[in-house]
Amino acid sequence: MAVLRFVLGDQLSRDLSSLKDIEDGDVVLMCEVADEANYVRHHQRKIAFLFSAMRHFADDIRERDVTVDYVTLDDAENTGSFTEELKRAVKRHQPDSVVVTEPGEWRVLEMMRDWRETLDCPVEIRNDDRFICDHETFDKWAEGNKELRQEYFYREMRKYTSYLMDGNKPAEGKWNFDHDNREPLKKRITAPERPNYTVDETTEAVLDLVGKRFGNHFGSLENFDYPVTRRQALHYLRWFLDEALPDFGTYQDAMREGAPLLFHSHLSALINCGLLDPREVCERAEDAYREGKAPINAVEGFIRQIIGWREFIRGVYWREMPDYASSNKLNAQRKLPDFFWTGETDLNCLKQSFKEVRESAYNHHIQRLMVIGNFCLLCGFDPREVQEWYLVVYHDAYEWVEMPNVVGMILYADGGLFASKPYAASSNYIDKMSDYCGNCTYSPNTKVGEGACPFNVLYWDFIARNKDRLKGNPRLNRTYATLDRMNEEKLKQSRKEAQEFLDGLVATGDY
Ligand code: FAD
Ligand code: DLZ
Ligand code: SF4
Repeated sequence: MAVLRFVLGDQLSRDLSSLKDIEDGDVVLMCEVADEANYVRHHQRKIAFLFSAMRHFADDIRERDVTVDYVTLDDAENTGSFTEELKRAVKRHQPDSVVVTEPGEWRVLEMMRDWRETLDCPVEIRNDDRFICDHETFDKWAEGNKELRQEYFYREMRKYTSYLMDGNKPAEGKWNFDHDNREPLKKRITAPERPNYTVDETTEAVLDLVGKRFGNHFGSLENFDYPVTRRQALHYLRWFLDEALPDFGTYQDAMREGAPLLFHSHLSALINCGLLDPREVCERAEDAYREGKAPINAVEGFIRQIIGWREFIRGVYWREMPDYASSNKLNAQRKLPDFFWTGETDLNCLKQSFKEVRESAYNHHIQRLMVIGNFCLLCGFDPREVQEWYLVVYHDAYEWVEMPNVVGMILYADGGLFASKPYAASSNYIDKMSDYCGNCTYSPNTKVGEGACPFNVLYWDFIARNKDRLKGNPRLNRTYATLDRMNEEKLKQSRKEAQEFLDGLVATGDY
């Protein structure tokens, strides 16, 4: 046999670099392994989504005359790890060589490097060219920049891809239309209804398997209706472009109780596992703009998330690993409380976000950033614990994308490598952008004392606690000037209440 091509669960793309030159006689290896579901105890729905998408992908390429050796989780011989499954497959097929595409996590890259030493045949690791910016290009860009700022990287990517460019000028004269975005949601605006995808026999079998094997993991498998095939993913993309994209920009930061998706695309899991290509997603969004179906503020904002943030975050991960994982510049040590897993909290904004993520393995960006992330920052939770939580609960989470968002974006644990200041906020922001506060036992307008929103006391406690570390930051000049002017007694009371709140958090670590 010629080449054994090992395809991982987040590499479900027909034109993956490791599949490009496939020939008759080659075999594609895919395997469901317990180690990948357990190295952190992934949300049940994430495991089910990925196993179902993997099985459908295997069927899809088999129909295109590719030979696939697919090891299911319940195969009696399954050893439970990538390395042992690859070794078994090498014995079975006796290939001349093994070809893989680089993975999305450092720990798996280390495994792949080991395979080059330990397998009885050569192992070729290819670049993952589903990303638009390769490692060398990102590192070269970063090298010349004192501070890594996504906005500048994004402009380079606009020029490189030609998306939304009119010659060498950005469409409609501006790189960024965020000024027109960030509107709160008016009561009369309703979110469009999403299509749902029927569970077929393959998904049914996977749901059964995951329920039996990982039923004690976080999350629910009920009402599974997410796309699991390339065809469904394309159908869903079309729906998004027609129905939600036009309002995506305007209401990008809004939150509403009982409406988890609003105008967000819900495409991240499909892009990250390979069923959709980021380029095709952006190109179709640009078509919607050029055809007059979606305005510039929506399409520019959406494309920026993908060729700007998504590519930037990935560049940061590979440039900074492996040390990045242990960053903790604010010396945050507190354990994550149990209610991150149980959802039992009376802070309504958190309660709603935890309920939604348990049900669907999804929260939209502002819930991740300004509700949960902000809370983690203010409370000073240990970055390793926060990283693990984010990696477990979201169906789109792989370390390359989860880690910089947690370490750099929400926790400022890298000391501001790419965020110009910590995203710390009191209740004002949540109150302005959501209807959560109206249904909460706390009052967003009460700063201290009876009924005060915990975000308010925690905010000033965070600012005061980190004064030595943050005071030199010019973007915090006004904040520290306000702190310095604050009535001493009021600040003392606020910090005392913050401390009582923090002392009351129960963290047994049993989840
Ligand atoms: P939309 O709001 O519709 O955005 C469109 C697309 O842009 C997304 O599908 C995604 O591909 C991309 N995107 C937007 N923001 C980012 C970003 N900051 N980083 C990378 N891609 C981005 N995204 C993940 O894919 N996996 C994660 O594990 C993940 N963890 C996050 C953790 C934190 C603390 C924060 C603040 C953000 C995280 N994000 C992560 C980014 C972002 O929140 C999600 O991509 C987005 O919420 C997914 O929903 P959507 O597809 O509806 O996105
Ligand atoms: C997340 C995940 C899970 C739960 N299970 C598997 C699996 O059984 N087989 C597989 O090939 N991939 C799985 N994955 C995705 C991998 O964890 C992912 O490929 C690596 O983390 C590298 O990004
Ligand atoms: Fe969240 Fe505070 Fe608003 Fe309650 S009052 S929903 S805790 S921001």
